[in-house]
Amino acid sequence: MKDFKKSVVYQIYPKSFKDSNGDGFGDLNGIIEKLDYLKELGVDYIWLTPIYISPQKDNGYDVADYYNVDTRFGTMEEFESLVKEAKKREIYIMLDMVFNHTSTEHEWFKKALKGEEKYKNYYIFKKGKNGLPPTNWISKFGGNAWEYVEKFDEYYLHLFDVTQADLNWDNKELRQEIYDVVNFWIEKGVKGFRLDVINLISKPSIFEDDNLGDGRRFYTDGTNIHKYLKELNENTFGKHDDIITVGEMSSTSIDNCIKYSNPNEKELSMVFNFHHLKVDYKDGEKWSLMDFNFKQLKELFNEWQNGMINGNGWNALFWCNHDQPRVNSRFGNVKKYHKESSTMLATTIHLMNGTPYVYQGEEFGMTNPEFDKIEEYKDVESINYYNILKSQGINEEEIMKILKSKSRDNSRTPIQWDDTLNAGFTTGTPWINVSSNYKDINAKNALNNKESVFYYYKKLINIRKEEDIIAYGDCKMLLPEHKQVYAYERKLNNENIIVVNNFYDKECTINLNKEIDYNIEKVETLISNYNDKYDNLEKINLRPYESFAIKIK
Ligand code: TEU
Repeated sequence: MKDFKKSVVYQIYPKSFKDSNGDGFGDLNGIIEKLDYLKELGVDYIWLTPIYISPQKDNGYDVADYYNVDTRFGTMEEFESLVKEAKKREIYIMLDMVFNHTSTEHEWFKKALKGEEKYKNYYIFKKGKNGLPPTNWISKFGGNAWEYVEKFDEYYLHLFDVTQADLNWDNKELRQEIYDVVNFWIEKGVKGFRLDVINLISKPSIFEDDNLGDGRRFYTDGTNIHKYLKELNENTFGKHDDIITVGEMSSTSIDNCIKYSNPNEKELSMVFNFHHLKVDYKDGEKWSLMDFNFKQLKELFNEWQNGMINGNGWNALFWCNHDQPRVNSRFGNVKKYHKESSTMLATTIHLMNGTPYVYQGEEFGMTNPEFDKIEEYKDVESINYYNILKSQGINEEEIMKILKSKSRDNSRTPIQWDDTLNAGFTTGTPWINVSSNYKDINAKNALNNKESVFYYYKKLINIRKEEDIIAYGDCKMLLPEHKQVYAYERKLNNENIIVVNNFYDKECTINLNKEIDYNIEKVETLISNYNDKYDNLEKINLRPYESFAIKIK
């Protein structure tokens, strides 16, 4: 059995990973082809974003049938063979479970629309108010969160796209359906679950307008959320001690996350939160441009590290996923310091307390693609916001600049396997354009160069396995006031690991001796993105994006 505190999860967005049959769409056989590559990297779990039958309005997060694999990805037999082949390499499969909503193409919703009471109660239908929707809540993808159904003179709730109808977790029958789905996949040998926006499932008993915001305060970490998670746990994965779970928690708090992930609560193994990925949102607004606030980033990391450790909770550590722009393009400098900034960002999170997640392509430094035309964007959220920003009178050039930096498609371009046509992703026409830098930045080049970003990730993954301090130690921020360095100290028994990251292209000098209140007998360098050794802690000159970890005895 794997210890999830020493494990690393690799996220695959199957549509963009590897196409085995030339239809331009990645698939399960493509993943099987690349298992040896993932074994070489050293990851323990593979999280697959949704592969179920879906109209793909939101790339699979609009599920029409939880029990079958979408033919675009393959067949159930191929899924079973993926589980088997991965297991041979000691890699386990984590599936993405979308239980806040279903596609409006799901049979439950279709029956609801026919007027079958049982299925209407699976969703959230409400009467409007004087010709207006039941509340003024805003959908996460823009516009009002309610859709009118003339036949019933009622509205249904959709916190995301209009084709993603929210489920009614207050209905016990619906909850039982969900348990059946989870148990079905456990039977197939799945060893992990990622639960999509799971902290939004408990809606309030009274629906009212939000005069302060978009409505999220009424349904985020809602009234019955802990009760529903405990019940889900008890009826499904909680019966098996080798299954890990991670909840995607939108706009959450440390207190709630401790409850979600403290083992005594019997809810989940760990949680994603997004606070550190809003440090470049101007006034909290995603669709704007702003340099990242480094001070705030440091404070957030420090607060969450200590908060979760003190409360015996467990964090999922990540920069990238299929909803976020590439982190090196975002907080690094891919033009001048591609390798240095990509590896520095990796060190920052991999040696913290929590379970690191690597998003496909991150391990060799894939960047944002810099699409120039709106036609290149495929994501429903990006297209909705393009139209919203247009209607607000913002000019085309400015909107394209915002999309280039903020669109979810930044992370959804095909994996750059090599320098051949379509970066070796497909022999057909890819569903979304390949980034133009694939001739330089690709997996083949990375594997051929021992000094590449890939081997740096491999080393980081290995350090977590070898050093108990990384998995189980405390975490204290060092140099808290420093304007360009984020440093922290991990501590367990009499051993310490210090991690130092220069977040900027400017050089600077630090004195670590001042930060240390114990005797130093021996300093060992565990990793350095400049291949350096660090003996004199009193005066360390940090070069652009320099990053290292040392062990002190
Ligand atoms: O995302 C939840 C979510 O709210 C975001 O990360 C969202 O993409 C972002 O706020 C938009 O700015 C999850 C999935 O990861 C995402 O891909 C789905 O679109 C969404 O749920 C709906 O299922």
